[in-house]
Amino acid sequence: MRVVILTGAGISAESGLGTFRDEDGLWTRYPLEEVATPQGWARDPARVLEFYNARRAQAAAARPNAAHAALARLEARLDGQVLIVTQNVDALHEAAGARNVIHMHGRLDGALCAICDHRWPAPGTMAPADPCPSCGAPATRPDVVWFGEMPYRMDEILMALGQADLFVSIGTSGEVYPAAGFVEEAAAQGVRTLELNLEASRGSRLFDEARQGPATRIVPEWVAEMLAL
Ligand code: BV8
Repeated sequence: MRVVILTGAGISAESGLGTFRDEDGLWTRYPLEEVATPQGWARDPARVLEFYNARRAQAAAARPNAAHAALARLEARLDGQVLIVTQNVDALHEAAGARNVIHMHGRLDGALCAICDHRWPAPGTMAPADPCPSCGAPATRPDVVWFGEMPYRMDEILMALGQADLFVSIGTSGEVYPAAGFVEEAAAQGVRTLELNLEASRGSRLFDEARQGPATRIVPEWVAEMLAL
């Protein structure tokens, strides 16, 4: 039974990390054009780094919740047959013990040089003048995928989607592409699809089955069903 699981901000909400589009979401407090696009970075790098410094500190202080733990259990039991693709830039899946995780939108704990593409573990806080340890340019940025930038490891993700028996989408509004299109990719290849989300998302009707509720309740319930199979 090969399972591809897509997660979004909703799975980390009960760990205290903000979502983006809920009423007090991040995009209601920070205009995404200013802090999550290359144009925003070019215009005011200090503001972008400030935004990510705050989120990095918050994520570092957060603990994985019962939903992250349940997925790590499933991955351990269905050894080698579970792939977690997360849109989240926190490391809570790994903190819960998951080992096979693709961060398609990058990670807060990663640093990237905007000039030479060198990558290294992110310092706690970044400032515009921080030199790249490789080329020395003052071009340190968070290793996250902004709007208009190509998400990471897309071919691996699409390959896994095509070979899966089940695609599960957890805690995502289905607003951001290409992740929002994965359910259609899967369905087009005859893969069964399930959505676990607090409320119906933009794409709920595209799923074979959609369950509503908080991730810390409905994800462990679903994992228990899978482990009883
Ligand atoms: C790209 C940065 C092209 C890191 C983010 C069609 C095809 C391709 C692209 C596009 C397209 N149409 C439009 C585009 C452009 C754009 C896009 O999708 N725009 C949208 C707004 C229309 N896409 C892109 O630009 C992507 N790039 O396609 O490049 C390309 C091609 C060739 C060459 C070069 C480039 C890049 C997208 C990535 C952007 N970066 N973030 C960061 O700061 O985090 S996106 C941002 O949104 C986050 O990464 C986040 O992960 C992502 C999705 O948000 P969600 O995780 O879903 O969070 P949200 O708040 O929306 O929803 C939370 C859900 O949880 C809700 O449903 C809620 O009900 C639920 N929930 C809440 N509490 C709980 C819960 N569920 C369970 N339990 C709870 N307790």
